[in-house]
Amino acid sequence: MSTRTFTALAAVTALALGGLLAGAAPASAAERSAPEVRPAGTPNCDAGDVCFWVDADYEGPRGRFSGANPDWTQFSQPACSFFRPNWNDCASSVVNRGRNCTVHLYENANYLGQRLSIKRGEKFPDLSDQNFNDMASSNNWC
Ligand SMILES: [Ca+2]
Repeated sequence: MSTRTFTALAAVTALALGGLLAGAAPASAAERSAPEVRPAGTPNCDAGDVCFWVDADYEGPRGRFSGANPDWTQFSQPACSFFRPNWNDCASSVVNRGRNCTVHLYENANYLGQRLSIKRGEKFPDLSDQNFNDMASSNNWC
């Protein structure tokens, strides 16, 4: 194929990939339902859960756990990475709405590596401030 044709194809491919990446953040049906009025910057998170978001300030798709999870690669989230669409190394804000305990986020799977502890009721709108942005790979409690 000619260089010119190849260049045009590359441009079309780049556009298609860009479109895929830009469109890779659909909220799940469950997340879209039940619109509610909340003050700006207030995280939407049910009691009993640790909630976390793809973006800072509790924005973007949300994940939530009530239990301990040794490997966040097991939890799908297409908005995190085109090539690794799961929650591993993806959370950028977090709130602990647990009923009893501190929640611990770990840098690596199986509760290893650096640990960030979030007390019950505590929240971090930007995990960059804790040097823990896009790092969490497992969590447990108490
Ligand atoms: Ca990690």
